[in-house]
Amino acid sequence: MADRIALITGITGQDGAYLAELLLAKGYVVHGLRRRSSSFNTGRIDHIVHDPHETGVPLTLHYGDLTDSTNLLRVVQEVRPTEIYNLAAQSHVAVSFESPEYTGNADGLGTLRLLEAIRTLGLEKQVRFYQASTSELYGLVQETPQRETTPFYPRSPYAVAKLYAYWITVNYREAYGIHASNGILFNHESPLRGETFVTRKITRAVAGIAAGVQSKLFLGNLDARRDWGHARDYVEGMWRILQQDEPDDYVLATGETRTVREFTERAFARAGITLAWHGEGVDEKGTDVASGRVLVEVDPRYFRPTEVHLLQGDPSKARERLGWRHQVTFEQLVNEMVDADMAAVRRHNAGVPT
Ligand code: NDP
Ligand code: GDR
Repeated sequence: MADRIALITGITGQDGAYLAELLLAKGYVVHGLRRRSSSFNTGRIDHIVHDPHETGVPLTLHYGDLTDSTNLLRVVQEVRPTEIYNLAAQSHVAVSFESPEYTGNADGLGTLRLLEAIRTLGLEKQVRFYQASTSELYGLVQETPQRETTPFYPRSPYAVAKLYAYWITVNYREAYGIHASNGILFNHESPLRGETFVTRKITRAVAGIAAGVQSKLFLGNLDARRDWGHARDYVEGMWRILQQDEPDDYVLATGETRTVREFTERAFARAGITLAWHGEGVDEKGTDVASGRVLVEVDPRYFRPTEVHLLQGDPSKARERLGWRHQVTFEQLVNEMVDADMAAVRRHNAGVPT
């Protein structure tokens, strides 16, 4: 079905890689926006990228950036997509405190630039638009579990930028009749997760410690609670949101919540290491029960100026209207991530490129 043409911003990220695979399998022609970088940044999608000299390839990459409106206009004009998935963002909450202006520009105004490109090109009735909204919008939570009607209270420059993106998406839907929807996605992880998000940082450390190439893992707030699912399930939800006759906003979540400490314990357990916790606050430590060695320590440098303490989503609306629910359990997610990182360490030690 070549009349289904998707443009994915953020195609080189975790979700972009899973979504591109999903859409190609469904017969879409897929275009992706990639940033110029001084080193290769297509590692997550190299297996689906074709030689550009081939003809009729189903996946095409375009250089671009959400901070560059003329570039976005040109790419949308060239591609003439039927669906746009706006996944590109400076997506690290802690980094957004270091680079607040850039984060606002890319994550907030970037969304506006794409919506304006649709309007300028007169594509309001021809393209459907998905905005990667986030559970970080709930921030200092006003209600648990969080659902579509829960008031927002963003707690970082990232979340404030995403709040603008959320509302400009709603506004362009109401003002110009664009089929524009927000997916309010709770944390979703995978072996493709960026290395500095807490789950992947933990699973990589577990693999390194188990292989004897790392001695310790330093973490920030062990008490933070998150609703963690698998990215593969969530990109299916994104697609379903755009297949609805009417645009709308949906929470995608598992409905379960766990602490960073619980994630850490389970990840070590997968590698056969049982952790015991001692001490309080910044002095809390995780030790290997078998050897007594301290493997986990708290480092306040990973604390955030304002933290989001508890996230737990209510995905009832997505279940009822989209027929969507998460498939991968928390245990399966942790196991898959630890196994993948342990395999990567083994390949590295054997001298095989990862
Ligand atoms: P990643 O950080 O893995 O990927 C972000 C993508 O955006 C990368 O392709 C990155 O390019 C690209 N990007 C960053 N800045 C720009 C820019 N200025 N212009 C163009 N492209 C840019 O994020 P995820 O895949 O995890 O998340 C996808 C989206 O969903 C993000 O918007 C995120 O904020 C949001 N989200 C994520 C959740 C999660 O749990 N994963 C939950 C809720 C929302 P490069 O590879 O070059 O860095
Ligand atoms: P989050 O993800 O901020 O929820 O944003 P992250 O994995 O960075 O943090 C989750 C929680 O873990 C605590 N934490 C640590 N976090 C990091 N990164 N590193 C540490 O060492 C550490 N120790 C404890 C954090 O304080 C936090 O409470 C992710 C991103 O994908 C966003 O783009 C997305 O919108 C949200 O999920 C939903």
